[in-house]
Amino acid sequence: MMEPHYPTMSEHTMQWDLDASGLKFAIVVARFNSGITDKLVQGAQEALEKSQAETVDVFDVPGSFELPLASKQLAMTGRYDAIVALGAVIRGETAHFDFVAGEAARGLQQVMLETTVPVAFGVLTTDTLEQAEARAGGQRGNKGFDAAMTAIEMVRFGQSVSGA
Ligand code: INI
Repeated sequence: MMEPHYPTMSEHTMQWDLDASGLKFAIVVARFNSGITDKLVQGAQEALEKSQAETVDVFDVPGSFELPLASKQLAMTGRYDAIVALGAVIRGETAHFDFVAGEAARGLQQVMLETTVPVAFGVLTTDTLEQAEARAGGQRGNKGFDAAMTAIEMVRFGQSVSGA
């Protein structure tokens, strides 16, 4: 039987022709599940390069649970227009999936709201390794690429509402 076609976020919601010229980005990535997260970084770098970002610095942390603190520290340097946070939390591998995934999401949202620096949520939360692979440059796209495009869009949104 044919696999059902699930539209990716990219097909429905992404803007592809964003201009990131003059903008500075930090990618912060979890080393946990690095086989997946390395591919998310590649996707994010591809998106930022193609959009002509001025600089892209990459930082790594042990796991997704550490992403909010590192993102806040980076946001507070004032050196970055946006942060792209990347990780992979896979349910099959841990009993504390819900804590790690939930706290990464909650913490990253909190950083964004407290600092007003856009923080894109590029953390995969899947049941299986296969589902994560499909979203890290496989059949379901690359969520690192999508997260980077979202970061660009939110910087431009902020500039447009503040008149910058
Ligand atoms: N971190 C992840 O990024 N993904 C996971 O799937 C994961 N699992 O399975 O436990 C994970 N755990 C580590 C966690 O992020 C912290 O690094 C650790 O708890 C120390 O604070």
